[in-house]
This record gives sequence, C-alpha cells and structure tokens, in this order.
Amino acid sequence: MRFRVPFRNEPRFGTGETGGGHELERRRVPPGQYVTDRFPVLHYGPVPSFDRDSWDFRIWGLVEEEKRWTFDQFRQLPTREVVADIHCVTGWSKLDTRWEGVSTHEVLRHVQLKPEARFVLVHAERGFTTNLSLEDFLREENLFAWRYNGEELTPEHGWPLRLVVPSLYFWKSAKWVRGIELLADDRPGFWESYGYHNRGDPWKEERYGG
Ligand SMILES: Nc1nc2c(c(=O)[nH]1)N[C@H]1C(S)=C(S)[C@@H](COP(=O)(O)O)O[C@H]1N2
Ligand SMILES: [Mo]
Repeated sequence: MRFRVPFRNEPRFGTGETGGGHELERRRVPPGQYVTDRFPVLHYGPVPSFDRDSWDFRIWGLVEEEKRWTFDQFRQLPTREVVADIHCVTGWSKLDTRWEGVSTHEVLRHVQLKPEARFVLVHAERGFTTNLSLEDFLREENLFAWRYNGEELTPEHGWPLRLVVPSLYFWKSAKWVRGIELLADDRPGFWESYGYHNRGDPWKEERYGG
C-alpha cells in the first residue's frame, strides 16, 4: 500500500488554486529551507556495524508486556510505502522521498500500553536517542523503514532500520533504531539535550531551544 503525504498548502480540487512551479515549491518548502536533490549523510559518531543474528527490536517501559522481535521476525511485519518531503534542521529539504517499512502504528499494535504512557523515547545503536510525544510518534505517515527509493538502505543512511518522521525535522528520524521505550514524562533525546528544539516542527522553525 502506498501513501503519499499531502504537503502543507497543497492545492486541492475546487479551491480555484493552480499552484505549480516556483509558487508550488515555495508553499511546499518550510521557511528557511532550500530544496536539494542530494541526500546528505549526517550523524554523530561512526556508522555502527550490523549483526543479523544478534539484532533485535524491543518495546519496553510503560507496556503491559515487553515485546521483542528478531531481525527475521521484524521483517515479516506488514509493510507499506510512504512518499513524503523531509526537512533537515541544517537547511536542506528533499521532496518526494519514497520509503518502505513498517508503520509505527503497526509496531505499537503488538503491545498494550499502560494508561500513563504518553511519550516515546526512540533508542538506536550506540546510545543515540530521540524523543516524541505519542501523538507525533503515531502519525499516519511514520515508518520504521529499511528501503529508500526502491533500494535497501545504505549503512550510512541507517541500515538495517531507521525511523522516518517526515512531519518533524529529520534529526527525529533516528538511524540504526533498536527499540522504543514508553514513558509517562517526556525525556530529551540526544540532540534535544544538546539544545535542539524538543519538538522540531519545520513549519514553525522549531530549530533550537524550546
Ligand atoms: N542514530 C542516529 N540517528 C540519527 C542521527 C544520529 O546522530 N544518530 N542524526 C540525525 C540527524 S541530525 C539527521 S539530519 C538525520 C540524517 O539522516 P541521513 O544521514 O539519512 O540524511 O539522521 C538523524 N538520525
Ligand atoms: Mo540533522
């Protein structure tokens, strides 16, 4: 199943809007961003190695029962494809990126949340974390992805699994993810504790602080 995220201000039938060309791009790209066709690689520290036999994906914290998948089990989950624009806090935006993987919604279907659970801390290799409200985590277009533009992810872009949260600046899209922790109270992740904005909405230019 493919899902294309409608972009902000997308002209719709019946509104009399035409859009197109530069005008369309202007309304599609958040303030202070430029469009690139490249796909820059950005992360802290070295690219982690991947061992298929020991890799797992876990859900823990405020859940009735913890959940763990091996690599092969995780890859059996139902997949979907999402086409979305992504926005990096350093200024580049990339339009119509195409991802394939498991929706965050599908992943959470396998646990029962405790009623206090309101935040998600995403855990990646080497202690990298990023935080999201449950609502931001569960947006329809969010994926745990292993394919990008029809190809398996490369190691530097997050192989074997990365989160993709197109609605927020791209640092929330943790590469090399290994699990999620459900929390009652928000806890800043890696970049968030170094001064990046706690939420990171590109349309509000929530880059640093706050
Ligand atoms: N594990 C991990 N994921 C990470 C980061 C990181 O340092 N470690 N950096 C984030 C930042 S700041 C950005 S902009 C994007 C970049 O993704 P890309 O290298 O695929 O473009 O990854 C995000 N995911
Ligand atoms: Mo970034």
